[in-house]
Amino acid sequence: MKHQQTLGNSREFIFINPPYERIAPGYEFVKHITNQAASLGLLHLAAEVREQGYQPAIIESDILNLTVAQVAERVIEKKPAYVGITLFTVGVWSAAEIARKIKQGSPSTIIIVGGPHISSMGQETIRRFKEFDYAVNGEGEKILVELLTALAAGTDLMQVPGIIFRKNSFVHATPGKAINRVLDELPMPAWDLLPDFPQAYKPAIFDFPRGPVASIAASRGCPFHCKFCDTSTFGDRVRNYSPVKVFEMMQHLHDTYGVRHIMFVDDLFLANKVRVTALCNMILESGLKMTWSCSARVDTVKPGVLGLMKKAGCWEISFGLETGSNLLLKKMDKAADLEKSEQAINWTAEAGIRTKGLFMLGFPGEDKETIKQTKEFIRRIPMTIMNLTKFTPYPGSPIYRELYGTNIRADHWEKMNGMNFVWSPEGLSVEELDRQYQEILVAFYNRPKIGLHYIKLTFMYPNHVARFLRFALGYLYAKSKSFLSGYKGLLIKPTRPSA
Ligand code: B12
Ligand code: SF4
Repeated sequence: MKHQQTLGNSREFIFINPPYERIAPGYEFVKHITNQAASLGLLHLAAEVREQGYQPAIIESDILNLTVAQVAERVIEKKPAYVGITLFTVGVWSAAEIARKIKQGSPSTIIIVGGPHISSMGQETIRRFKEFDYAVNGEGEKILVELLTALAAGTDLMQVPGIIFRKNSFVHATPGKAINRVLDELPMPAWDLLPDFPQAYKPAIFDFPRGPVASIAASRGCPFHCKFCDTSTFGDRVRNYSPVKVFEMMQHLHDTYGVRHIMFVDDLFLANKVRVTALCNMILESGLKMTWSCSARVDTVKPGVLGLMKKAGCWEISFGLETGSNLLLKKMDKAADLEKSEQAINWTAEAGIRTKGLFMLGFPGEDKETIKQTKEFIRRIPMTIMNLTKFTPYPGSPIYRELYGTNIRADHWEKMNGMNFVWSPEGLSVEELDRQYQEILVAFYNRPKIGLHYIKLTFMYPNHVARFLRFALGYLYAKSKSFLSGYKGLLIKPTRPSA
């Protein structure tokens, strides 16, 4: 087998979260207020390989402010046996550049990739980027260990399920996709490997009352198939950690690192009321003083459980509301409507929990009328914070194949961060979309009651002030620059996406 060889540091494994374009040009000031979270996937993988006797380390490029070249240098210095890179679609190109440099400086290092982009585009990616040696499709923990064992023993890789690799110039994909059926069996994420944890890892401003903050995925999987959403990693079978395990992770983060707020990153945190109720009761009985936030579908909240969640420290719930148009919700296969959305937001606000609405602009079918409806909707509902992304057809989402046909193309991968319009619906230019993007945000935030809310919040939790000031100054600078350059306040130099 190609890689069965004597390796220098044969148990050393460096995991990398590569740097990539997080912020669209023109919007650089947003970096002061966005989420700077560690990759939970890498923390899980590192814990797993450590249990098997490997020596893992993690490089969080953006948190450490490292360029592609600096990341590669750090790796080459160590010459580890293995490197594992996590891939979002937006990060593929920079990851490939890192891999290329590592191959030059440390040719014996084996490079393994995984993550959402591999779960949806694994074969195409391995075919295209010769720098990546192996890829793991789906949840990596168990299969990564199987792959490492097979590589060390030189056994037949075709026997390892859910992997992709090149052999004799052909790309092979073994059947299956890695899924952990029992999450409780996984070791606790290796937070101890993160430099400066938890202080250096900050979620979006105003998304938490007091830091430090850490994230937990208390479940994996989602049975819905919203057209814009990439569910290729976890699939549609929901698997949960037991409430006891979730509580143990919270307590560990609190007692060991002083973490005071947890962000649950599950797709459907509230899908199982029995588990949520059990977790809330455990928190209340133990007296654990932590706040937390989660995401939910609008059809999974009910007043009773919301009251209990509030008592147990729930500070904010994010709802994927997407749009103010029922017609667009239908086109998205969202299986929700505005009435349900409004009811969920009302119930949550009544329970005293902050409501965050996640919206997108530019989904196929968007037009001036749907934009108008969105503007009306966001001003009508008691929402405290709004997040608007620019519709992006991520590989792995049902809409990707509809828009691009069955031919797989590397369309704008490096721009797929939700902050660029890489596609625009018929009848709406990118300039118009960009203008509307800003108008919608202004329609929501530029109201006295929202202003007052944020002033109050700032006095209650002054730790946000410095970040907010840097953001506000950056915004004013970007606006002035835009007017002086003749872009009439548009923050992005208008570009046209290719069809
Ligand atoms: C939390 C989260 C974030 C966090 C943290 C991201 C991070 N570094 O992990 C933040 C808020 C920063 C973030 C940002 C973005 N996110 Co996000 N995010 C998520 C979310 C909700 C959970 C991720 C998570 O922690 N899962 C739990 C861990 C355990 O799983 P995991 O990281 O996937 O890792 C497992 C496997 O992927 C695999 N694996 C991963 N890496 C590797 C590496 C190797 C070597 C191996 C073997 C295996 C492997 O094994 C891991 C363990 O099982 C997912 C939705 C989801 N259901 O996953 C979206 C998701 C990953 N995000 C997505 C996107 C698009 C983004 C953005 C690019 C754009 C946007 N609009 O949000 C931005 C980045 C732009 C920016 N401005 O920062 C998409 C990715 C689609 C794609 N094809 O790229 C997802 C899938 C959402 C969706 N359903 O469409 N995100
Ligand atoms: S948007 Fe939410 S509900 Fe829809 S498929 Fe994605 S995770 Fe599931």
